[in-house]
Amino acid sequence: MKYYITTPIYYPNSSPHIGTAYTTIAADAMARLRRMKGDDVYFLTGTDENAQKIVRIAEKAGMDPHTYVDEIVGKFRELWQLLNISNDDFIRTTEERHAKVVQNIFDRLFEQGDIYKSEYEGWYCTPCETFWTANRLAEGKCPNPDCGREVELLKEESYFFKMSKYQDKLLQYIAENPEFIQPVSRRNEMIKFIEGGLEDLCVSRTTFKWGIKVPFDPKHVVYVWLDALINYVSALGYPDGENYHKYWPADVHFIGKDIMRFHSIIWPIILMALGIPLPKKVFGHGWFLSREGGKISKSRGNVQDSFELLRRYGSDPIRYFLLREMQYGTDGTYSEDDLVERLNSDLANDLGNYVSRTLAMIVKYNEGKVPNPGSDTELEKELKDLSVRVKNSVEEKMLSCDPAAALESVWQFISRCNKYVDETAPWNLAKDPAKRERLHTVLYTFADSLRILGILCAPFMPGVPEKIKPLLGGEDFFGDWEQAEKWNIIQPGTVIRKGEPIFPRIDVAQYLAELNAAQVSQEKSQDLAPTKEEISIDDFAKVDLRVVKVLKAEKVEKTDKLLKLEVEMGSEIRTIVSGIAQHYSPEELVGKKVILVANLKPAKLRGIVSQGMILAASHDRELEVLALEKEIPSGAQVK
Ligand code: ME8
Repeated sequence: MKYYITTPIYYPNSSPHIGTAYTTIAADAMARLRRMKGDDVYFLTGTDENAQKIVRIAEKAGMDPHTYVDEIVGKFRELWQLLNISNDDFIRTTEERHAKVVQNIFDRLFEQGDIYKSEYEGWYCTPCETFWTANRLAEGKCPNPDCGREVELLKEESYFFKMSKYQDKLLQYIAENPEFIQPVSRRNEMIKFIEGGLEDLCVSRTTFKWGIKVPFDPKHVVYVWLDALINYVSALGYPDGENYHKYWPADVHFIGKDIMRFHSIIWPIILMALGIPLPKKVFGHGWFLSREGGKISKSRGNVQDSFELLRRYGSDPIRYFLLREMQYGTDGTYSEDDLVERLNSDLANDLGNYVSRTLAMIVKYNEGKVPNPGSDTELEKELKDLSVRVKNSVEEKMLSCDPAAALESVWQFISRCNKYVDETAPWNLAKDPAKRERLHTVLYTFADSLRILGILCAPFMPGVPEKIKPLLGGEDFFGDWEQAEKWNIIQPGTVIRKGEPIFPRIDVAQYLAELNAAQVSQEKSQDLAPTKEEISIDDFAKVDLRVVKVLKAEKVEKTDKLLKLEVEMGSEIRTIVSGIAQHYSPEELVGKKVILVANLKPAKLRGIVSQGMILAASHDRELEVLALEKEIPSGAQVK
């Protein structure tokens, strides 16, 4: 059977973090399991590069967008490799193979009348790359509960995609295909959204040039989401590629809940308009939240350096922790303390200890050789029956995109194995020569159970079979999933090794000390923005910086960020609107002498003309206005 699984293509605006890692690791586990089951798997991930926010962030870093994304995409590739991600392809939307498919589809939709030209007037949230109508905004800001940032008013000529035309057809499809949108709670949300009425979607922009050009009207670039969704077929070489014919439709688009609407409404409608079959399943998992509660995301500044985490703990523990912590249909919590705890309890203790002590007993009681087993008792039968149930349960859970529950099943087996050691007590059997055959059965069962454990862990922690293999005589037992329910596979006489613990315990005291040290050094060097490109002294001299005294300050109505200041600059009085209301109360500012960029072009903010800009330093979430302490009079130049 073929199996096509995709992750979102991520924005390369910053390095991948554990949130993006979760989606990729979970998709990887599903892909690995299917490969082990003998399916013909195609696993796709990649990067979504033609976004307006990429232009902005590159500009801020003083780089051109191409150079900027190349660098970050390199980090994505590197991290995926370090995390043992087994993707078959990595698509970048700046690649020609993608652009040509996007243009072909845009052309076709235009030709058939599903795309038409008009004018867009409405709001845009650049961080979310989403258009919003005024009535959907939340107090004038982006209504996405995880965003809430400022939106920009756009008025530009645009192409529109006739979403509304397909509304009923999509609702009918969702009703007839209950597996299409999962989990059920998200399916219900999507149905509600569609029933609320779909508006035609703006699918081109003219105010910047970064992106894929509309083929017949090159002053337009294709809207980033239309462009991005098409990656799922462009990577397969749509419309004629062999892979397209072989793998489409996707079996699962595995994504986060934040982008459900794009995948279960916009994308299916594009496919319907093109007459292409729809993906079999769109699964939206929850978010990793920080302990304090917010989503783990770069913009919240609560992400940890993934490379550093990997260096400290290695790929398998991170994979295990993330997969185990994200409960089906809800959010997961991420903290390094919890990671250390899981590593010590589940990996070092339950799994690692079982491996070490069973091997040690084979060494001690049978000179390091797997013995010939005698006949099974109820204990062996029970263990063997359980392995069949666990194997089936893992398959079933993974089919419904629930790696946490699948791992729980695997751990049921591990617990049973540990109990089996205590119940059989080989140290007692070894004392009694009459119980030699029984001892051999138990030791044999240990060795064979390690083989099974290697298989059961392989999709989730591909390093585990690698670690167990040399201990069990070097044979590669672990690639075939079906072997997880078969027993008596390992050959009696196989020479085993004890080796190092497969998951060494983390010394918690040392961990806490290192964490402390790392925090201190991080605080020292935190988030320094890259310096901008060089300018000459003449360039700098163009900026007229003046000392001004704040005479009055008040909040600007209906905003929580802006203050309106009246400042004295020599004999002149000016009005300034400044975005510092979250850091200063009006009273704190009155009387302060601060620095003004006096020759900045006046700008209208909330209907008030601002005649300049106050200088402030910011770091992390802190902000401090630059103020003078001595007697320099207002109006004085700052040079
Ligand atoms: O949305 N917890 O890209 P993106 C769990 N380019 N998963 C998380 C997460 C968290 N805290 N943070 C991010 C885009 N993710 C578009 C996609 S697809 C055609 C275009 C994961 O870089 C999760 O899978 O913002 C989420 O959907 C995705 O990263 C968003 O990645």
